[in-house]
Amino acid sequence: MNSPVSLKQQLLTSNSDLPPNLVALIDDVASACRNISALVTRGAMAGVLGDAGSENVQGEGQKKLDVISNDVFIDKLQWSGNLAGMASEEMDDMHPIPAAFTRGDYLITFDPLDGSSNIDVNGSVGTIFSIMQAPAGDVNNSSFLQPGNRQVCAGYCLYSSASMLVLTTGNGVDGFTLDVSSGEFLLTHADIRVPAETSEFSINAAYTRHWFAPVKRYIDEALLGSEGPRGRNFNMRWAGSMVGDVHRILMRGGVFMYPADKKLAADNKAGKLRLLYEASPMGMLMEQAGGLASTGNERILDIQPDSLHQRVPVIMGSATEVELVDSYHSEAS
Ligand code: AHM
Ligand code: MG
Repeated sequence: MNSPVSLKQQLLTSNSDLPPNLVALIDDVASACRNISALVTRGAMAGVLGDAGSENVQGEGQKKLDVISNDVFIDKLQWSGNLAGMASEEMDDMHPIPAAFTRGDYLITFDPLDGSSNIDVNGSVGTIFSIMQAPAGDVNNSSFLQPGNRQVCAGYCLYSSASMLVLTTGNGVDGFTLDVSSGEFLLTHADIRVPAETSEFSINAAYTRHWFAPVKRYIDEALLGSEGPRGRNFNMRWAGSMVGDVHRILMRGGVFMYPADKKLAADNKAGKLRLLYEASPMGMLMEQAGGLASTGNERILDIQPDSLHQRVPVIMGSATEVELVDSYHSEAS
């Protein structure tokens, strides 16, 4: 029997062009995810459930584990010498690398605990991250405003029945399962490909009355099943955790949507999900697995960000389905 391939081994052997400091940074990210996984798994016993009693910059209530996971990332990564700055959902502004530590070549954006409303009900949650090159000179919030097509690595860690790290360095997508006995992430899902055409969608249907016409048309047609224009029956799943929902779609196909809607628009929000640490990294993973990621009107990876916590509509998954939703958007305009 072949011995299992570790994360580091796969990074070093599958893409020999990766700079050693990027490999080291990804290894540190894996280590942070391992710590968060342990906290999530111990749940109430670790005293990490419940509200933190604070709000993030977007006015959303923070869970204790949102704040703790953010601290885990900072503690694990800031001294490594590989980073020039860090930005996350839970911090109003970027976190500069303290002067006592060496400045590195990369920037990281992350959502330390995505889907955190699932924590207290023992549902799946995850960490999402995106790594890009740091520009020369001083680093500030604007240094992070790079389109997703400039990411050098994107990934997530899903904390569910097993913890899984799924990542890309621009050379396909690999999945690694955390072996709790050795503490190592081991390659279990090499070269993940999202099926091109499937019959499953993932959207929060509680917002149906707020949807714009193109999304309503796509879902209405899917719901008509074999009697409608799609000529086949569709299934629906919504975990309420982008990591859980997108992971399922990477594994077996389908389309994930958190689209623009009338309610979000009335609140001056282009979408709910954030570009730099949710939509962009998930978009890169989806494309690297052969799928597509769009707002309905443009490719997510081509959006030039204008602020750190910018929100965008998200439609991603199997290529044929995303193309269809896109075509309904162009017909409507
Ligand atoms: P969070 O980063 O504050 O956890 O919010 C993002 C989450 C996604 O994981 C999920 O797809 C979405 O919010 C669910 O939102 P809703 O409760 O509106 O369905
Ligand atoms: Mg999130």
